[in-house]
Amino acid sequence: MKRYVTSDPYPWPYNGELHPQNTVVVVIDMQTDFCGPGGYVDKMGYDLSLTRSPIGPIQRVLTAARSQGFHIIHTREGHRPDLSDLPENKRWRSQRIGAGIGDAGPCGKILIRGQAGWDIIPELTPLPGESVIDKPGKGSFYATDLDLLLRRKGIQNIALAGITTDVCVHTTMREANDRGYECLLLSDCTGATDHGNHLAALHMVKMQGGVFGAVADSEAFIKTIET
Ligand code: C5J
Repeated sequence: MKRYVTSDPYPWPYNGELHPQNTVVVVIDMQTDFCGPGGYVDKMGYDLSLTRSPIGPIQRVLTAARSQGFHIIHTREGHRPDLSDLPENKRWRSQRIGAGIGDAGPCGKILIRGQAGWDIIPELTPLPGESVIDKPGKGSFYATDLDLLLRRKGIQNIALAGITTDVCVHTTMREANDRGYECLLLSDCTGATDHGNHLAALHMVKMQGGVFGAVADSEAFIKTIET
């Protein structure tokens, strides 16, 4: 049976082959550092309500996807405690705005693996059996085994959720699209530190007939996978 999510600019996936076996929900970087008090984004002075707004919709998508047997993968951005995988310019830029990666903060060392701020928020804790990808960069494919896991599982479709829309989510969507995965960005399951950037990032996906894939809200996605 073919089925499609009502999405923009075309019904997703392009071929109607939407099944639990070939589709994954990837939840990107829902870590305290990006949406919790005392984390990296908070330290940079951004409005946390923008990066927290996807929490409820992601919970609803995960409940539906888990009950239907879809694959689920989570990612975390972070660096090794010895900072050996932290590019010098990334550190320099973060220090310049008073939120140095690797420096001490209210939630431990900022964006460092194993620290409290680096953990996925309790509302979205991965379940046993759901893979967690640790990545040093913005994209989830760079310097990780994500592609290997997806190929081994036979994944063709990726529904993307998480933060931030314009940075890690967009970078991952672009990387996935170039690798031939059919991508859907769940609009209310993502957010950015700048709302204008969030809207622009959604808009960019839809250019040129869906240059990176399609966009739908969580309700449309859930409705289809529960059909
Ligand atoms: C950023 C991310 N914005 N997860 N990371 O630095 O989008």
